[in-house]
Amino acid sequence: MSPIPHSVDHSVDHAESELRVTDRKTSAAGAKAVAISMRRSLAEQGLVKTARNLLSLNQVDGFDCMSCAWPDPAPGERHTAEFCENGAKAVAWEGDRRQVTPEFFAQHSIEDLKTRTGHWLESQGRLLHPMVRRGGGTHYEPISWESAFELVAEHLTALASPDDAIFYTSGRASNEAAFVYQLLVRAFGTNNLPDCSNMCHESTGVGLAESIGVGKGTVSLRDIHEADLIVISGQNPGTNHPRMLSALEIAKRNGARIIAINPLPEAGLIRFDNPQTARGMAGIGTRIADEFLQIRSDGDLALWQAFGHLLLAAEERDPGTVLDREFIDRHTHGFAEYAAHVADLDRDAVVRATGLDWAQIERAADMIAGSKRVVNCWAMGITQHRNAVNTIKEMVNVALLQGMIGKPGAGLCPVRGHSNVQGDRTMGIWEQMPDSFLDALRDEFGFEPPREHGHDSIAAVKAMDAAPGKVFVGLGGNFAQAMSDTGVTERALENCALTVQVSTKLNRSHAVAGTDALILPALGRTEKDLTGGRLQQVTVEDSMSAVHASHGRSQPAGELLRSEVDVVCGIARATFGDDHAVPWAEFAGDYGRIRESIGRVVPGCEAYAEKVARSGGFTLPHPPRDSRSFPTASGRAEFTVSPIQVATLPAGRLVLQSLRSHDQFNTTIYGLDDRYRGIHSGRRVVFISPADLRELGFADGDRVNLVSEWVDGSERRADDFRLVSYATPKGCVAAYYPETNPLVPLDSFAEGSRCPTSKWVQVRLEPARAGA
Ligand SMILES: Nc1nc2c(c(=O)[nH]1)N[C@H]1C(S)=C(S)[C@@H](COP(=O)(O)OP(=O)(O)OC[C@H]3O[C@@H](n4cnc5c(=O)[nH]c(N)nc54)[C@H](O)[C@@H]3O)O[C@H]1N2
Ligand SMILES: Nc1nc2c(c(=O)[nH]1)N[C@H]1C(S)=C(S)[C@@H](COP(=O)(O)OP(=O)(O)OC[C@H]3O[C@@H](n4cnc5c(=O)[nH]c(N)nc54)[C@H](O)[C@@H]3O)O[C@H]1N2
Ligand SMILES: [Mo]
Repeated sequence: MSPIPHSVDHSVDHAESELRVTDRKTSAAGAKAVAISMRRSLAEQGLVKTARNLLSLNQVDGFDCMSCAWPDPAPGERHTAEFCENGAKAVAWEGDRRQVTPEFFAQHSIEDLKTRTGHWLESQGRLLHPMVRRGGGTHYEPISWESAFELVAEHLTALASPDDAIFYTSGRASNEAAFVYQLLVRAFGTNNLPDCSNMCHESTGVGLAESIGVGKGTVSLRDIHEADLIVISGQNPGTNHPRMLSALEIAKRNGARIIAINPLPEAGLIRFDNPQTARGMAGIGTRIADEFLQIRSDGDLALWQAFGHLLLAAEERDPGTVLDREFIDRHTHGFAEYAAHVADLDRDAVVRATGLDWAQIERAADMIAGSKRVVNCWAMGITQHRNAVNTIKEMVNVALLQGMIGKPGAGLCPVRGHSNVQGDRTMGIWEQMPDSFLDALRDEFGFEPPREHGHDSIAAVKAMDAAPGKVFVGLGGNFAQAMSDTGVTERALENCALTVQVSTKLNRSHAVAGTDALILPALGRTEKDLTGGRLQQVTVEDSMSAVHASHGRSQPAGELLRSEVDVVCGIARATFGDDHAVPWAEFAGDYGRIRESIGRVVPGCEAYAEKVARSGGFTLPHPPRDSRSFPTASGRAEFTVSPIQVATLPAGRLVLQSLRSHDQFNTTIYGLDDRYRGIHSGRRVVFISPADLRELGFADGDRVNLVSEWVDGSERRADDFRLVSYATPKGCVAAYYPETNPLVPLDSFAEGSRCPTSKWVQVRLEPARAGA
């Protein structure tokens, strides 16, 4: 085995030396959040642009917020200001007036860029000009769009096999861009379509597909408002989906109760001061969680199995009060096996796995048993674990017991991350699209798409690392820092003959470049898209399968920027020529033509162009949600049986989870504060329990290096973090992503979905030597 390259992003921002720690907050949002977002926005974009952009955020004739996939209220029910602090930050970030010019690249060699932090790179401003690095040269230089497309075409045609090219997608691409991109890739002859979903909700897709036959959530916003119980697992909505707090507030006003399950007492799960109401502005907030289960990392499967056990016991005591027998009989399969399995629960194992009191588990189970309309929400704290797929199926088991699918006020609610990650999948961004989809592509365009499954993100890194000379194309995103095992991922990218990054801002993926490398600057979602001389619009799908249009409003940051659709079609025309089965030029000239093809190819999108033209768009069909029909092998929803595993760690070892601060969007670091957790002017912190500090002989404020340990004996390191005494369960520590991604071994992934275990890495702490 080759040694694991040491992670490189070590340079510390100037401000990091000023790291300060204060008490954590116990409520989210409020007037301060609005003030902060306005201040940032004004500084980056100027007054007029700020007002125009923020007012068209999430409006029917405006653009879709790119900060998360939480749905918008129905057209008549939107606020004038339908955005949150972090949405405003995302808009300000895109509207940045600072510019990365060709002169910038002349001044900063690629080696220089490699010594910078991600925060510094993105802070340089918007990318304006297509840039190329040739033959391993020291600098990026300007290139024309046409020559850039030619260079990509030359590399693609020179490959021994189409499978030597890898096409990554980040979840911000519009449906139109995603559709033409997967078309380019399949017309070229491969299914190598890894995407950010592989690192995100892949476990959800796999788990739900096995249990209910569809890999998407079953609720609408109205269901959240009408639920009588909402369970929120492994999610930090105050930071990552702030508009969800408004929905939770409505639910609470309608009488709902909330259970939060999380190792950390996240502010937004405790209390919400809604900046859109007078009460919220005045700081008279809404209490969020009625019951907070401060679970140990990855204890969720055991917890949900205990819930199932307790629900069945309650039904036995009082028949006819807890289970939905009719639903179980008519719509499910495997109940008897499941019931037998959970009847025999090892209570001791549950307590060890969760770290919770049995009495508290019973209290939460009573809340579930006594509820008629339960919505289950979850995000990365569930999906990024070895056991993730089984955990999700275990949550579904409990929902099935009570018939909580396909009825008002109830259902399964995976909360997606990137604003269009779900739409990209619908459009065919997946390395394993079913034959029915590929058949429809063939029928529409008259070429035979490849059938063999392609590389996911992990396989892509392995393929690039194993042999030099591959081509990597990234449609948005920052693969170098988003992927696990940063050292290996970066080595893999640098091993490529060509890397192509379609981007809005500079990031680490531009610094770890192939021998030839292109940076292609794209329009962002807030900007007017005048491709082909007409005002184009795009469409997106939110976390609840609602599809609608998005129109950019502001002037593009630069004249040379091109839309993602235009860039993809440009690469395609250079690669295939103009006499090709796919009308690339027409597609780029009128996105309406792309929507016509989407309507004929993508399931559920019949008459797509007309439906998205309606105010508010339309909702994609979902058989379990719509009619309680389950497209599984048995034709019913599946109860499943999973073993409880209690992880045991060697002495002195801890479980590290990597998560987001309040001041970042994935690998984009807006600032160095994490206000709700009391962190200021720095990011290299490790949250650790007072008990672990004592036991390991450390104190709050000590500096440590993190060493991760993998089953094959390999070790990975990330250096110089400050320990912060925090209310996290004993044995479970937390630190920020992407700084800790070098610690996640490439082979540490969820069983069944291959999602990296970003929330579970075994680490030990070593004192950082002063001056080291
Ligand atoms: N402002 C902002 N918004 C964003 C993003 C962003 O970076 N910034 N990213 C977007 C994207 S792509 C995504 S996927 C989402 C991510 O949204 P989240 O999933 O909320 O993101 P994380 O910060 O990874 O937080 C995971 C939460 O899970 C908890 N957790 C960790 N391990 C466990 C466990 O074993 N069990 C349980 N029950 N909980 C656990 C953590 O304590 C934390 O509260 O947000 C999207 N929205
Ligand atoms: N350790 C750890 N690793 C993780 C996670 C974790 O919780 N812990 N979370 C995972 C998750 S959930 C996800 S989704 C991935 C995210 O992975 P990615 O989606 O790959 O990463 P982002 O940081 O969102 O990408 C940021 C870059 O996107 C580009 N960009 C922004 N807007 C646009 C646009 O409109 N068009 C184009 N073309 N480019 C644009 C900018 O250049 C910016 O630098 O990371 C994963 N990695
Ligand atoms: Mo994500």
